Amino acid sequence: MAIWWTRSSRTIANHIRKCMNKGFMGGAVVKQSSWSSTVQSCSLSSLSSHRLVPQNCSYLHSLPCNRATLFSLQRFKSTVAEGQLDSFFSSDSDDEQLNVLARQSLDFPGGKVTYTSEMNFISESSHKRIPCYRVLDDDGEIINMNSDLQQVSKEVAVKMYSDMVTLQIMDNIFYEAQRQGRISFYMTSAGEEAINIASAAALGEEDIILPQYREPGVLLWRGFTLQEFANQCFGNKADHGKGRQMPIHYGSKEHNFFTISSPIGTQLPQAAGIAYSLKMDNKKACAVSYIGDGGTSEGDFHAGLNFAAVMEAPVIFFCRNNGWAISTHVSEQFRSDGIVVKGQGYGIRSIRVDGNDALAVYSAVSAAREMAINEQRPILVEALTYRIGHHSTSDDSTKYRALDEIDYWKLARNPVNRFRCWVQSNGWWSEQQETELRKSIRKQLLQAIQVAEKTEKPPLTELFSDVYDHLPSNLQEQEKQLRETISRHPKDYPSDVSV
Ligand SMILES: Cc1ncc(C[n+]2csc(CCOP(=O)(O)OP(=O)(O)O)c2C)c(N)n1
Ligand SMILES: [Mg+2]
Repeated sequence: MAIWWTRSSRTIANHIRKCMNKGFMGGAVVKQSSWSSTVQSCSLSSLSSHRLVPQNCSYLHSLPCNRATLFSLQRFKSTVAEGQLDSFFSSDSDDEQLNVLARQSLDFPGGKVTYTSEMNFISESSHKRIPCYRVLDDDGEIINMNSDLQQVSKEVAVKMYSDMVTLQIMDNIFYEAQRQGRISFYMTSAGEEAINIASAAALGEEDIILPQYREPGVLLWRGFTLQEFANQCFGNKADHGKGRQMPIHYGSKEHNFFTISSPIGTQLPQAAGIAYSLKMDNKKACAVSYIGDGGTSEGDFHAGLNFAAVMEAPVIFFCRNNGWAISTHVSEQFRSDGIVVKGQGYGIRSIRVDGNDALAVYSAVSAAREMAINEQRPILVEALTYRIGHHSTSDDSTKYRALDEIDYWKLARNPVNRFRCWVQSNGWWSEQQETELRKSIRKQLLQAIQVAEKTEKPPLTELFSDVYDHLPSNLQEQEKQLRETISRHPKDYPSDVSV
């Protein structure tokens, strides 16, 4: 059986090559889609019989070609076995070599597997950790001018730096506003400014973002205004979500940014589905889903990656590995070498990058986007970084981690300072620009907060709107009960919400 397979599938392979050389299925597309699309393109005379014969492939009729054979051919595409087979078919192996190979390998759905008489368990980890790609050293100097580096123009670099600073100031002011009791909750992105801004800068506006929650910089980069951020955090009637979500659950249809959902990980399978729809529509865009290290323990992380791999969906899974999931350290989260190695388990090309190096993040995401769109495949990016702030305003991180550790990341490994050094060394930034920028952003933010605070809250009816065309009876009943309760206990309800 195996001997037959090697011979007949070599014939099939040669046929496929002939088809491809004739421009069958259209040049480059066929080349990319390689085995599977070509085999699928032969219209199949019968799917139910044991013999599965492509009608347009006349000389295949004589082959004992069955469902399993074509099934395995279709699947080679997604495995390394495809490459092995390719070199095998292109070699001038004589029949004896084929015989030997057939005895040494198993023709299995998904690709050939070579046999071994040595009982080797795969090690749970490689002895060396996967290296981390970086461009800038800790002082903001380019380490290797010849490295794979995506060029960044002055205009883009200055906007990147300005947005990183804006994010820092926004965090400080909203955090203080929460401490003063003016908003109910807040989460800072301190320490992850480069991840936020540089990843956004490397994407196209048409790429669809599915955030976790610590990525407001992506929205900022896309033009979400400080007033819009403030409106959401204050839950006023100008908020796109009409005050129905906790602060920081931003969303923007205009900026292709899905509204943040509190349950962690839900965005990953959604991203795989969205990416697949982009693929079906032949769009030159990808989906980008952010996730934290803790989020990778959710089942949705695994379902999302597997779906995307199997469907060959153009999606970037961007994992912000910041060392902590609230108070859970990464060593209590997983035993693997971080997240990057999980990609291979799902057949996804992956890279580990220094998340505090804006240029490295920019280069890696640019390359990931190009591969995702041009090759129609998912890519996993693991960015190593550190959450400098508390998890949220409901947390005190000094209870579970040392101040020294926080200070080290805040001072020695600060992504904003590091990027500033590089921008400044190019002569693109000055001390005066720095002072003016900080002053202006602070002023704009304080004003945005004042406006947001004074703006009316959405009326009570909005609590029940936008889901059903006609409000179902159970919700009508709830609305009635709520109004009755408010009129009985008016002091317990905010006076600035019109009932
Ligand atoms: C399904 C689900 N489980 C638990 C939580 C509670 N929760 C909120 S944030 C968080 C930690 C997430 O950590 P990580 O993904 O590393 O993101 P980071 O906060 O570090 O950015 C947890 C467990 C949740 N929101 N949803
Ligand atoms: Mg984390």
